[in-house]
Amino acid sequence: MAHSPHRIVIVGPGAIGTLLAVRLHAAGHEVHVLDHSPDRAARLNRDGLLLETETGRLRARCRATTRAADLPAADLAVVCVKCPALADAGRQLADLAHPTTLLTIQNGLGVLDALRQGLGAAAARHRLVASVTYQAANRGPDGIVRHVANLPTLLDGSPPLRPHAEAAATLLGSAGLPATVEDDLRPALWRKLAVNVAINPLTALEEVRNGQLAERDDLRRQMLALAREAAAVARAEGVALSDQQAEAAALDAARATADNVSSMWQDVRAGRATEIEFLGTALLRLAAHHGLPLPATADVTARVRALKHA
Ligand code: KPL
Repeated sequence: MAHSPHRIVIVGPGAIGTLLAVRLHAAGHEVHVLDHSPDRAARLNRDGLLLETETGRLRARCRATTRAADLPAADLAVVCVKCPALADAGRQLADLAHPTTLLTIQNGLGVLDALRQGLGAAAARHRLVASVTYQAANRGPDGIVRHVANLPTLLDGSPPLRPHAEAAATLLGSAGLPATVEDDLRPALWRKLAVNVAINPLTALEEVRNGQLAERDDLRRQMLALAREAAAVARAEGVALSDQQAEAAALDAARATADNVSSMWQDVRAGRATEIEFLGTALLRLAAHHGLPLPATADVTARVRALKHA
């Protein structure tokens, strides 16, 4: 190991949380897991975490707890819960005894606000660094998390967060997880938003893997229309994202993660709340503010919200 070991907290051992925890542990770091479920935390303490990679299975020993106050001082805490659980995770993290860098990694708009809302006054004690990730992982019907595509994570390096973002990116990089620090995260955030509003609802509604959206003409047309609508709102917000860039981002992501079950389809399958409020709904709210009609987004958003568990 060419780097010194660090202590990292993973908040929420879902698919992305498991992926990060196992990879960071395999790179020699001390990994702690903060969970909301006492049963699952007990199971993780007993069995560890398992990840299937392209080269075989990796198991990580970790210490799991439901009590943030029990966690030792950490170099980094990566908040991996889904958007609907962010405020609850923030309330849990408000008990952290030691200041740290809290890295968010969620899809969508309003992520930091939701975490801040949960943290309350404790937010001021920590460095809140936003990121967007193209990492793709999913939990199969056998309960095992698979790392489907090892793609970049982009972190907000705007001052005064830059040194903390760089330290977090170096930690991820030490585990073979590509990470870059951006001077301004907004272009990356909007590009990823275009990807998520284009891919996630359609895959959940049509019950198809991401690659099908690139393969099937009817679905590709719908995906590209959704990406263009997101780009129109980005431009209204002052972010330079052309229709062609948004389309290419969606198409590239669908192809690069062809075998993945999107996070929204995973949520629907598991009967969990989806992230639609942070994706389509949040985008429609901003579009209304700018007087922009988004017919394709309005249609899929309404249909996802009507799904039984959404
Ligand atoms: O971010 C994703 C998600 O599923 O939430 C993509 C990039 C679409 C990969 O599945």
